[in-house]
Amino acid sequence: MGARFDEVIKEINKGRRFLVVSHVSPEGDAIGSLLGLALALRSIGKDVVAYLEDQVPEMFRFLPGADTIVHSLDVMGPFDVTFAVDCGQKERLGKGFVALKTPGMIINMDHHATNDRFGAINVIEPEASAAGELVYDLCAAAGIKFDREMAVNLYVAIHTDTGSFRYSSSSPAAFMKAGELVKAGADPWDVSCRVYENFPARKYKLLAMVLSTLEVTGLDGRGEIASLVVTLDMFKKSGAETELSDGFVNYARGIEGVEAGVLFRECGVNEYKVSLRSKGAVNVAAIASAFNGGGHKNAAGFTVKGSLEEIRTKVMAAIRSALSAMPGRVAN
Ligand SMILES: [Mn+2]
Repeated sequence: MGARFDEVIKEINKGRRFLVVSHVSPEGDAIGSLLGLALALRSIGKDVVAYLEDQVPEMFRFLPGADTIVHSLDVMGPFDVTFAVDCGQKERLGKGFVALKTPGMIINMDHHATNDRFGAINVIEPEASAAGELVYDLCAAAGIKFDREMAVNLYVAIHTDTGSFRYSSSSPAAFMKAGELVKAGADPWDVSCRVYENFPARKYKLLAMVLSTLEVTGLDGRGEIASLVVTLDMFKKSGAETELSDGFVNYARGIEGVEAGVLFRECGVNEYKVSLRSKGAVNVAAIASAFNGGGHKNAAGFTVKGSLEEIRTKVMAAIRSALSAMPGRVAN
């Protein structure tokens, strides 16, 4: 099982100073796999900088090591090795990283099928439920023992990216690794309380506004596509920050009969972040790719310029065409 990490372990043994990075707008897997790996490397005596362009969302600040994450690389180089985790494109690591002249050898560890293999070494495994699983496997292959702090981070990475073990990515391997991480000290209820039972009231004020935008449409009058909109004005009125709308798209998908859920989030003047969720029949990664985005079969997204109505028309057309290509459907 360790063979796929042979080259990576060689670089770990050779290197002294390491950089670990993940994507902008970080969520549980980005932060958990970043910190899990940073702590693992520190535990074997390596000098490690953990970097995220963006701040760690409030709900993940309890993660062990979160207070060591830096948000500027100006005086940090040079590095022997940079690990990029959970990130499909180099640009998504943020401007600060792209501008870094001395990242050393880039090792790209990810589970997005749309990863463009920007590393010198690429460990890309779309069947992994989370990048945290790859960090787990690397640690196991390198003989690094999990302490409680690493375990909590990797457990959160797998727990959040599997939607609390609800998604189809919840493989036997994901459950097995989560079990081992619980054995190593991750506390499932403590994690649930901190991640899912600890939201500020302003999140629910925002959610109430967003749910009022619900539209359900589809082919032949069937309600197979549900969409929601969140505007800058709603963020302002509720006092909620952007990250608090994470996951709202799942309310659209969660409707009876709906195959695809969409959330249009206004992020600038005539600019929208579009999140797509599928129950399985529609491959939303393929739709996102057509708009220069990426993701997984059941969860993908992209950013696009235009008015809401223009964007909505294009996205709905793309989903309708994917729906009409479903087995047993007649195209119309
Ligand atoms: Mn992930």
